[in-house]
This record gives sequence, structure tokens and C-alpha cells, in this order.
Amino acid sequence: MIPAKAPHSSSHTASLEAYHERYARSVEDPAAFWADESAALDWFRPADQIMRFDPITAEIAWFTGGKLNVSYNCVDRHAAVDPTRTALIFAANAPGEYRHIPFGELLREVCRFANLLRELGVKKGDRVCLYLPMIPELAFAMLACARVGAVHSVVFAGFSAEALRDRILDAGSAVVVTANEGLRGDKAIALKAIVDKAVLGLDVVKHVLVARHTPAEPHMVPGRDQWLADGLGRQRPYCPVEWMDAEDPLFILYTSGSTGKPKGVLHTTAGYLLYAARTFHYVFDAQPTDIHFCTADIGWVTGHSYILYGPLCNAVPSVMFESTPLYPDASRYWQVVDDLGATILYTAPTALRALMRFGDEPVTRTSRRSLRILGSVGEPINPGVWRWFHDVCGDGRCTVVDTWWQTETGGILISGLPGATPMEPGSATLPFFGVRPLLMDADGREVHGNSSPGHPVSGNLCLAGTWPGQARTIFGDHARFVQTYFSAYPGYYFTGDGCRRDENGNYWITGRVDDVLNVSGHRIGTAEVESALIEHAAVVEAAVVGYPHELKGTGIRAYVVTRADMNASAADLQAQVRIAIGAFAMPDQVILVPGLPKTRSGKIMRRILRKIAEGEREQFGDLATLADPGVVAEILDLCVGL
Ligand code: 7RM
Repeated sequence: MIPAKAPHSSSHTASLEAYHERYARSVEDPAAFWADESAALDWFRPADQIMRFDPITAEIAWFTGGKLNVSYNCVDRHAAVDPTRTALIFAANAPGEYRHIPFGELLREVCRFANLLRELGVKKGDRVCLYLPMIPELAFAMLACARVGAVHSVVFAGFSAEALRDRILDAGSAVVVTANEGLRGDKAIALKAIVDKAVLGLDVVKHVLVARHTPAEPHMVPGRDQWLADGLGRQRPYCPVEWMDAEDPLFILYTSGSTGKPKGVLHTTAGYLLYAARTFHYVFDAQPTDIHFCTADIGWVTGHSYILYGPLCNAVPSVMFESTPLYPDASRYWQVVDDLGATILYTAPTALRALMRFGDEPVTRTSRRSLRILGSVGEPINPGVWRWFHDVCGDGRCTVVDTWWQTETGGILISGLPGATPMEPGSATLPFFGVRPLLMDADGREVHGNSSPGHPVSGNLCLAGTWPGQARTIFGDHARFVQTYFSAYPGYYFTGDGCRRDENGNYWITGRVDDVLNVSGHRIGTAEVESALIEHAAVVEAAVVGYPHELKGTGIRAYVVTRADMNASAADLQAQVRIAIGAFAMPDQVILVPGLPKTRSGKIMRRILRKIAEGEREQFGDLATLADPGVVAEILDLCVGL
């Protein structure tokens, strides 16, 4: 345990006691708590009712009757106070290249973009697909959608054409916004060409807007494609906001689950914004002097909540980082921190593991004096990595917050608070205000109390009640929403994570308990990778499991059975996944096997394949139910040396 750093006079939580007091009030009367917190937003019309929640039908609503606009809350109201205050800082791929965008300019850019969307016929409720690199136009586009009431669907620019196509179709997006190219280190990614492939023959897509980010000249389809700058050039920089109902959809973000089809997680207006804003305020102890640097990509939920909406709603300048942690070298994050005077750095364990390999020097050669808070998100952080982050990166001076949450939760649910919560390397520590975690055993019974010596208390992590940032549905499939999250433990939201509660009530997330892998902080469903593999003509069947990986946390191993009359190499099958999903989901290992271990009823016994991938060679438990027990020995032979 490491004591909390001393709070200062402007800290939002003065002590652990202050946390406990406010927490108790927040769970005793959540409606009263969130009604008070909602004063942090500007409302066009106040809410009639604070919340409604039915865990059986998964009917969730916050602030019904209230009207507001997200773009107004993140831009207009701050521009009115001080249009020169910095809103966004674009840190380009090229080292040392920055663009500061003040609130006044942001407002004009967002208004132009909003007017362009209206010119293209985009109306309230329409979906707009954003397939963009980490450039300011992505932020303008999201805020412009929010301004006119359109629903953005940001697709991470690492997804392949096929994956993009699925997401455009599922959302029914008539407008796609992209860039000619994206830049990542030494590489240029031809995004427009990927969009062309994705939308080929799709009638739904009427317009493709292309941001010019590099000198590359992509193919432009007349009547469908236009340069973003041309479209924006025609627009006036004023655009009235659409006053939205609190429960109107704000965005869809696709995430992996236990089946092959990704889920379009839907978030709505008031609850999402308030939750992103208040978690940002408390967890990062946001101050007017802060400069926030979140290294995530906006294509993932962390970027939505803690690059864009959370910081901007709080008028805190936020960095949009286009590059990678290792470009041009392992000093890049700290270089950006020094160049911009960043006070908060929010990053992922996978990036820290990659940086740690280069030793302390790339870190210690920089100053980092401006930093006061370090955040971690995306996967459990190993205590050794935590200590390096705290001792070396933060010079032992900064608060480290390990923040647990999900795409579906909209914002942080479990985390320490600066100045209040003692730090526990490896634990996300305590629930945020209004959040009620509980642990369930295999029989669906709640496990009460804290761990005591010899009696660990652990189980599947569920949440009781609702919080404003909770996802409202899966786009177009509410039945799947109910089934996925509210059926395993009736009455509660099931997270899919395993967890332990220690002697002091701190929560330790132990990882996914479902068929979802966490690879470098990216959620990848094993079923999604399997269905990509099965699409290959030579593949008969495939089973995908995770295994411990030094850098990625979890690596992907695929066991594949191919047709006797067709040739497919491991490299072919890796390419198959890259094409179907994207490079980040590519199996690290593909093992061509003669057969898979199956029960007599034909069920693949993944438990065994997982054990083999984890390095087990002998102890597989009861193999009596296997149809062909010999297959295990054959697979083991093929895995020698991996
Ligand atoms: C924000 C985000 C969600 C899954 C979640 C966990 C894992 C996230 C932590 C963590 C341990 C953390 N959204 N996870 N944060 N595990 N400690 N601080 O990552 O939807 O992409 O992933 O990520 O398994 O269920 S996500």
C-alpha cells in the first residue's frame, strides 16, 4: 500500500473519509446525488425525472424530460467565457509538430462541419460513420454530429475494409468521413482506399467526405466523394444547436463479445456526458490549470470519454496524439509531456510494458515536472509495471489511478481518487460515486464481505442499480443487450470480468471470464477471430484461445484444421484475419492441427486448448468425455517449442 499523495486546497476529494462520506450518500440516494451533479451541465430544459431502471427488461433512462446539447456543453459555453482558451492540442505524428485549437476556433470548425452535415441531408437520429486517424477533423466531426443530433459511429482506423463494411451496414450510415491517409510512425495507411473497398456496391452510403491529411491523391468517385475542405469552405461558421432529449442517442461504438458479430453499444446524451464529465472531474481531480494527455485512440471508448467529451465538458485542454509510443523513440510520450506541459497522462499497461523494455533512460532524460497524475486503463496492470510507472515515470511524486471500466459503462467505475485513496499497485481500488460492485459465485449467489487471511473473496463482477453512463442498448438488438448483460445474474449487470475483493475492500480485476481476449488492451472475441478463419476456403474448423504474452498481456493462438486437398499456411491464415478484422486481431500463433479435442456431442473443449496454450503438458483433468483422446497428444507434439 502506498499512501495517497497529500491533497491540496483545490482537490475535489480532501481525504479518504471525504470519499467514504460522499460515496455513502451517492448509493443511499443516487437520484439526489446525480441531481446535484447534473448542475455541471447546461440544460435547455431541466429533467422531470432523474432515473428509471428495470434490470429485467434492461430499460434504463436518466434525466428524462431534460433537454440539452453535447456540443453546446463541450464548446459553446466555454467559447463564450474565453474563446482564446485552448480546447484541443493536436500532437502530429511528426515529433515537435503541434496545433493548438482554442474554443473559439473549435466552435467555428464544429459549426461549419455541422452545416455541411445538414447540407448532405443528415438529420437528427441519422448515423454517420467516422473512419479517421487521430486528427482534429475527427473531433470536429464528432461534435458536429452531436450538434445536429446525428449519431456518430467511430470505427477505429485499424479495422479492415470488411470490418468497416459490417459496421457501416449495421448502423446504416449514409455518410462516411475519412482521410486520404493516416500516419503511424514511419507508416502511411491508405484509409480512403480502404473505405472504397468497404463501400463498394453499398447503396446505403451516399456521401464520402475525405480529409486531406497527406499529399496523397486518392481516387475520388464523382457524385459520392468530396474533399472535406471543399465542403467546409462553403459553410458559414454559425450553426444553431439541436436541443436533444436526454435519452436521444449520442453514439454507437462497436465492441467484441462472445459471438462472431460485434455489438453496437449505444450511449445516449445526458447521462453519458454527465458521467464522462464527472468521472473526469473527480478521478483526475481536474483543475483549470490542467493539460490532459490521454494516449488512447478516439476509435476506442477511452478516447470518446477521456480525450473528447470528459475534458472538453470540463474546459480542460486535451491532447490528440496521432503517433505511437515508440516513434521516433521510446521517449516520445515524455517529450510530448514536456513540450506541452501536460499535467495528466492517461495510458495503458501494454504501452508501459513496451516502454519498460527500453529501460529508464528514455524517461529520465526528460523533465516531466508538469505531471501530477498518471492513469492506467484497459487491462490489469502488473504491480511491477505499476511501480515503474509511479517511481520512474512519475518520479514517485505523482498519483497513479488504475481505472477499471468498459465500453458499456461509458466511464470509469472503479478507481482511486487523487488525494484520498491509498494506492495499491495492481488494484483499481474503490468504486466511484453511485457505483455498487458485487461479486457472484458460480451458483449465482452474492459473495459478501472482504477477504480475510486464508479466505479470499472473489467471483464474477456484477453491478447493482444503474449509473448515468451505462449503455442503453445494443443498436438494433435490445434482446441481445438483455441476454448479454442482464441474464447471467438476474437483477444485475454482468461485466464479464472476474474480480477479488481484498481485506480493505479494494477490487482486483483478474481478467475476462468469457470468450473475450484482452490483447494489448483491445477487446477481441475469440468467436470473431474463429469466424474470420472459417471464411477461408481451406479451413474446416478453428478454435482460438489466449495465452500469456509478455508485451500484449494476452496473445492469440489459433488451432486450425484445414482441408486435406487444399494448402493454407499459417501465414495465409494470419493474413485472412488481418483482412477480415484488422492487424491488431491477427493471431500470434497459428497451429495447423489434424483435429480438435471434442466431446462426443461435438463440442470443442477449449479448456484443454487453453491449457496447452498456457504451457500445460500433462494435467488436463478428465479427458474421458473426449471423442478421440489421442488428438491431445498429437496437438501437444505440434506445440513443442512454442
Ligand atoms: C476502457 C476499456 C473493457 C475490459 C474490461 C476489463 C479490461 C479495462 C481495466 C481492465 C483491469 C483495469 N473498455 N479492463 N480497464 N482490467 N484493470 N483498469 O478498456 O470495453 O475496451 O474493455 O477491459 O476486462 O472488461 S473496453
